[in-house]
Amino acid sequence: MTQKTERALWSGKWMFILSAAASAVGLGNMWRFPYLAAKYGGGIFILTYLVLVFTFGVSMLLLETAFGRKTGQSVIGAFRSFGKKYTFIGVLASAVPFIITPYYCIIGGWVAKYMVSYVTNSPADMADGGNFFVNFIDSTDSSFLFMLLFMAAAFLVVSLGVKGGIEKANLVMMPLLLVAAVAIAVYVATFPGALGGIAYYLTPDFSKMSPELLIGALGQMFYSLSLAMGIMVTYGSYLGKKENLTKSVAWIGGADLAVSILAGLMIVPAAFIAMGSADAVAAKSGPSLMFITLPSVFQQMGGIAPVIGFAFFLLVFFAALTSAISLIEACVSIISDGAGWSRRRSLITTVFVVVVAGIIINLGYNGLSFIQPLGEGSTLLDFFDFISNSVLMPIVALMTVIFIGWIMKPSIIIEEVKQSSDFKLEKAWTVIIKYVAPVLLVVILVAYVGAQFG
Ligand code: TYR
Repeated sequence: MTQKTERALWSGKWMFILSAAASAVGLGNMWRFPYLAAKYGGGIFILTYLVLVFTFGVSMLLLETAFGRKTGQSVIGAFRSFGKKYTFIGVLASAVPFIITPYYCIIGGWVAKYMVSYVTNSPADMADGGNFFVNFIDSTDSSFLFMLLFMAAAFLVVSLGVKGGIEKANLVMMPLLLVAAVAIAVYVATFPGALGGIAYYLTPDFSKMSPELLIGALGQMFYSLSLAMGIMVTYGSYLGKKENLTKSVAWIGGADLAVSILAGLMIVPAAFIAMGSADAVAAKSGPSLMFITLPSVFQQMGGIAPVIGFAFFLLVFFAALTSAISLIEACVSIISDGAGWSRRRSLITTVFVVVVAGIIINLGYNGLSFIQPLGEGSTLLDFFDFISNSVLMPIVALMTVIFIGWIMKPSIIIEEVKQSSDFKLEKAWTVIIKYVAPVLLVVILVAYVGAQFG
């Protein structure tokens, strides 16, 4: 495989870390982590998750980024460079960002709608127990409009290139996201009753350890670290040969973890105050926690509600946009490496695929709502989320660790890592990739698919 001379490169290690962290920090941190932590006993979930991120998570990050850097290719080319018969693993992996991007942008559109509504509407409008949300997502005009606006923002950044677009956008959005999150978490902590929520959220209760908790934490880790979807392979392929990989992945995992914990510090105590217990918080997962419960919590905060509401949805918007950018960049580089097309032509193709798929998936809330692929009340969005996150991601991750651990031998990654970093934990890494990861991935796959059909 010839390496393209025009291939983009990060400005340096820190821009790589920033952009990979910006990819990782997304809706997963904002609505999935706090909900799982509330559901699985607070502190004990955080502790388990922390251990998983710094063992399994950073090992997978290291594998993917080193794989990308070694081959200088996005995920299809990376596998193909070891033999044509392995191309299919890359093809499967590359299906993931193409499936996720359209519906991720739909949810990004929901976030944008709420951000704008905290400026144009009264906060009471959004705190009406779910009507506002349902009316919006079912709408045949504004839900499409906000989806397209969100897509346009993400495409614009990617069209400006890796250095001129992605790095610059992340450099602005990530610090603002952090400042807003810290400010909201501190503000929430000043409310009477918040301390109970914070104590629940941060104190580990070891009696609450369970297999479900472990599976929940494992699945969350894959989702949150943008693993097994070609993103980290692509981002690694833009990394200079002398940059330290082991330190970089530790920073990326740590940054993503820190933002997840912070998101919980905003959301869990706030919802605790409003609902009185962790069980009530845990009962509200995903979209309803973010788009129905939180607006009611903000509303109860009185005159500050519009400011808090806007700041919150602005930070979620940044988190979603920076992740969407990485998903789109992965699609663009997959097409460009795979077909040998220019970046421009690959981007136009991605726009076309993502817009058409986004429109179809969004029709699942109105014109096509009779299609309920996962049973009564389910939507096209639920279906694509299930296929990408619950089926394809564990399968791709499993194939990747078997490929590197058993077919190719871990030394190919170890050599790449050692080019630029000392790798003291080489043995532990090898054990994780060869033995621990395959077992855990089979567990996740069985649990996810079983939960759907069991
Ligand atoms: N890791 C990012 C997040 O937490 C990006 C991501 C996007 C993850 C889509 C999973 C996914 O299905 O949001």
